[in-house]
Amino acid sequence: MRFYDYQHAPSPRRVRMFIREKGVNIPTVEVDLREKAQYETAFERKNPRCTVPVLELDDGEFIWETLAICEYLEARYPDPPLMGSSPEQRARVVMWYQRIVEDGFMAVSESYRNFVKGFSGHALIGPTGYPQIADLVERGRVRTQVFFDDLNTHLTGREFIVDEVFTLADIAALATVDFAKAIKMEIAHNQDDLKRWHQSVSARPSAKT
Ligand SMILES: N[C@@H](CCC(=O)N[C@@H](CS)C(=O)NCC(=O)O)C(=O)O
Repeated sequence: MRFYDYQHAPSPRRVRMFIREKGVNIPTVEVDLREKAQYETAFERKNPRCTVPVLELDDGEFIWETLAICEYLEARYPDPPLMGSSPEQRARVVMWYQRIVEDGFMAVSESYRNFVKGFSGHALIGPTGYPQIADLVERGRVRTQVFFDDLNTHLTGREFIVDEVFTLADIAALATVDFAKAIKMEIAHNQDDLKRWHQSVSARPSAKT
């Protein structure tokens, strides 16, 4: 197997953490997004969406999309479970993962990609060029604020996002909260439960990757 990564990007960080939590060793290839290596023909052949993370399997197949990669790794390396230990818990993990991506990650991304000069003409991922829309910078920030508030409320009286166990949902939320620093948004002083959770999951060795 081979893992296509980019150290500074939040999406591959989710897979990096997942791999580290599983305790497996997968050779990694760095795809330099700053140098636009994702648009090179050789990489586009691996992933037509031109994004990382990508996992190359031993038979040469390429799996892209964080959730698909994590599903695959969970099936191959079931211990420790990071996507639930029962059908119901698994559904809760995917449910929360999806919500975190749609309401949190996409909100931060909306603000960031419509602001940063380097994304000019590439406000959305993928090989098709889309222009930046200035109004989305603020809308993304408002959406991020709502997401932080909702997550803070959900974490009241809870150690982790799903039940009492660390899962992919926590990984996705940590990557999102840390990504929000790129749009200068931090956990607010009154979001105590989000702060407590963030301190606890950030202390895991996998979070240092
Ligand atoms: N839905 C995809 C999103 C992947 C994604 O957005 N990756 C970003 C890095 S965080 C990327 O590769 N961007 C390339 C670009 O901006 O052109 C997943 O979960 O894997």
